[in-house]
Amino acid sequence: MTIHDRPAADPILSDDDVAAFERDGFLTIDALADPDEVDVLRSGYDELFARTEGFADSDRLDLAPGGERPVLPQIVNPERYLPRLVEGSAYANARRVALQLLGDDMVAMGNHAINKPAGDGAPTPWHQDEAYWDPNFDHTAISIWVALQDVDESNGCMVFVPGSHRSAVRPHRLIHPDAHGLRLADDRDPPAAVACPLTAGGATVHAGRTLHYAGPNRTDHPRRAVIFAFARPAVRRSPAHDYTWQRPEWFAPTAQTIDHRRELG
Ligand SMILES: O=C(O)CCC(=O)C(=O)O
Repeated sequence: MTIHDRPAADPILSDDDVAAFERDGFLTIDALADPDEVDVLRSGYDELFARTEGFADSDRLDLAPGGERPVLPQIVNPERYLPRLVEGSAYANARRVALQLLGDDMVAMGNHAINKPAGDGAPTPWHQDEAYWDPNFDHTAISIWVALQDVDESNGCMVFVPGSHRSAVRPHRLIHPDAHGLRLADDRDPPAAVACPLTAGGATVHAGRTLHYAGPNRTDHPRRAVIFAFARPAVRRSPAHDYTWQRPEWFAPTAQTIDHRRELG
């Protein structure tokens, strides 16, 4: 039985999956999205990334600017421009996974899409997602990364360091002085990393502190991924974490963002 044949009330993850996630800080799911839906999402995704106008401020970024053309383009809140991203089986199943891993009080944290262009899509450097988040809070969150084509190490599949979610957020720095993207301050590749190839419609799930990376895209086709993030309500902490690499404008959610998150949640 695949995920798509199961009644919506049934859990997607087995007890072993949940235990593996708690132990390793990541897991893979073979088929989160229905194959027909993946085809439809992929064509919408390509049209979205081909567009250069019509995006709200900071919704269209290059995580690693500096070259002549974007090498790590990202669209934040992509469902604002492509609502079907959150209307089908991929999002519904991602939500079910989040409920299993985070509990009933989980909320949608926002979505994004990262495209690695054919031939020169840059690596996504080693980082922990929590390094981006508001240091005034303790966070418990997951990202569900859905592949819209097959992925492996030739086109930039996700790579994780098992158990790294149990350590603190490590020092980070900006990928480039004008960048929105972060990388670990330590340039050395961490040992014992695990690459996670997937077929189209498969997904990886990782925790906010899991150390991860995705290599360059050396193939002739774009590498498309959409990422759905979910969290338990954040808990205010004092003193705040000292994340010197962050930019203050990252944590000023507008009323619109908050309403939008409520709608998704
Ligand atoms: O898609 C990528 O290249 C990286 C994604 C990532 O870092 C994330 O989902 O946290």
